[in-house]
Amino acid sequence: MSNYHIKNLEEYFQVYRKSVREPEKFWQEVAEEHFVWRKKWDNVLSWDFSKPEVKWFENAKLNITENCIDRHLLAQGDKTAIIWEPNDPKEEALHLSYSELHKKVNQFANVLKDNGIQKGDKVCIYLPMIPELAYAVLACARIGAIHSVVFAGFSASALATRTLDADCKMMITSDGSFRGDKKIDLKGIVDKALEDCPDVETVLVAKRTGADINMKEGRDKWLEPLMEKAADNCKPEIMDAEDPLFILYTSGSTGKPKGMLHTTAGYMVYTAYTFKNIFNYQNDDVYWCTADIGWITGHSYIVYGPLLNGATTLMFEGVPSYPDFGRFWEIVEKHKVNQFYTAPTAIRALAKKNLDFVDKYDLSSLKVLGTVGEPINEEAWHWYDNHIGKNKSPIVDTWWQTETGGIMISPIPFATPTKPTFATLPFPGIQPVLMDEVGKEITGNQVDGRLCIKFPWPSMARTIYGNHDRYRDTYFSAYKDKYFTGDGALRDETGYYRITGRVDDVIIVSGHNLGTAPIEDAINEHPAVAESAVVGFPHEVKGNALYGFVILKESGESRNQDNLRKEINQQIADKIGPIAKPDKIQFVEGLPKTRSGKIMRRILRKIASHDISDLGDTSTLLNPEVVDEIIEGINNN
Ligand code: 6R9
Repeated sequence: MSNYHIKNLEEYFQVYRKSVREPEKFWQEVAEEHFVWRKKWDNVLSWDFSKPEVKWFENAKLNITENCIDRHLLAQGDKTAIIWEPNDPKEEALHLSYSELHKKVNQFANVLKDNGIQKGDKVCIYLPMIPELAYAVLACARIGAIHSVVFAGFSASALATRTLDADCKMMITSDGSFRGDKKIDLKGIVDKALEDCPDVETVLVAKRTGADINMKEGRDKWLEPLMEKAADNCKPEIMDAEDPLFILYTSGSTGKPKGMLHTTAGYMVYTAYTFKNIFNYQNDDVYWCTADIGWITGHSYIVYGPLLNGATTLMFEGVPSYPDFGRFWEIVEKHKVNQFYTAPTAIRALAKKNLDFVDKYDLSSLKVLGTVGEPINEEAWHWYDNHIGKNKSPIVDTWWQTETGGIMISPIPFATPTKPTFATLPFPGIQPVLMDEVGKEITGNQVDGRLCIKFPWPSMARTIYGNHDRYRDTYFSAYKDKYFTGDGALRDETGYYRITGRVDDVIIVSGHNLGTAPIEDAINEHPAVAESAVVGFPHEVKGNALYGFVILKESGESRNQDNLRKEINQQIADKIGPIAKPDKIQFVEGLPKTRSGKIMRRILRKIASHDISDLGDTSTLLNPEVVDEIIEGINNN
């Protein structure tokens, strides 16, 4: 039996049982199918969650780009690998074949080498969704350089923090980017960031907007002429299974962002296998994931997963609202998209608009719909099912994380019956457990708890770059010998999982993970601010929005509050990015604190959600009187 493509529920259970009973045999069989290995492994898995240390396919040798590109050349060199749809629908889309992609990636890889990049070097990529972003990622992997893609919506300061933390030697960017009717000066942001990053020796600049930019002599180079001159064949570097492939940052509940480090073979096997099964990809399908490659979803399910399967993957430069709210559906019709993967926040935003935007287009090509990034509410699920899938395309609600590398809990389309708001069943190889607050496993069904994973899977992050202690403390300390996800979940009477949301101080806003601590740090840097606390509250479109409670220093109290709000928001946009700006900022006299001085966020969350009927016992607070004050002030902001 080929276990590469799961066809029905019975087969799912069969495959799942095998994956749990004999995990090594199971993954060995998956790894043996469909990949090119320069040398096979000596050992499938060794692991110890107490360290934590996990190794998959030990001593195997490979290059992931040989598997993404070269392997397909013979049988389907002319097949479209990437369809690139530009921001402006009047500009022509690009159809890039596997042979053309091979050429671009090889040229780019040679440009990297010519500029001193070698195996193990770190390269920061700060690019919009243009084809060069995919080439850059794959070119790094071709020569064994470690890519660290930073989402091009992040500010100069956030980019600098990540560039420094990852010890990057090179930056790849563009002269600018288009987003809807806006033109963004990316190179200006890079220049500002690099004032603090002396180790970046070279900046490669792709041309996109034609903006007049500053090129620093000796450091900045236009990419295009270098690509044209470069040889189009670059031998793939032979990597060890556990050699690092990339670093990708995710927000932590405290302090600086965490550079999750992913390695080569396990990530390859897992993203390929999940892609094929969860999207039911068939040979001539066109697959579209609307994420940005700056997030893990784009890494695993725009670039690596699809290309590893020889798929046609669509990359979209623009936004769902430009030139109007029909853009997604126009693209589905235009490119006859078969699998469509997006975030609940986009669905909610589009569902608020007139249905004409949907009904104008022929969506009959769609076969599978997916969601990712945050819990999907029932209403959005049904809108997606009725109006986009026309009740014939299964919705795969895929739960996973930057840390997990690939999808962990999800229906398998045409096999797992879906249930609105449920991510349903674990993917083969994934062993979820629910834990209570004191560290006991909660068994049986119709229960809820904290979601942990008790057995390693191939694509799990191996460490936080440069800080293994933090990796252990964050993910492997709360529960002995288990990976703690940070999410709460419930398991219904049939064993289906529903993710209920974060149980730590990470808030998911429009599908983006935001840590409260860095936002509070940014607010507190304002000279008029004494202290602040940021919490999430439910928002119709964004899922969660941010609410900032801010205590002013005496010097700030006489200031115009609207101006202060603007300045604070600007400060947050500069330090982190516009996405982290709170919807509401309320100035308060004090924050509710425990006797040990911890802010009681639970109370603030309830107030921010206008859910003040049951605030629980506030008498143990250090300063119970501030609670009433805050409630009184809630309408004055
Ligand atoms: C892939 C990705 C991870 C966090 C995760 C959880 C939330 C993701 C979800 C979901 C409910 C889903 N999340 N998918 N919650 N249902 N289908 O989004 O990675 O950016 O690291 O975010 O997103 O809270 O812990 P990342």
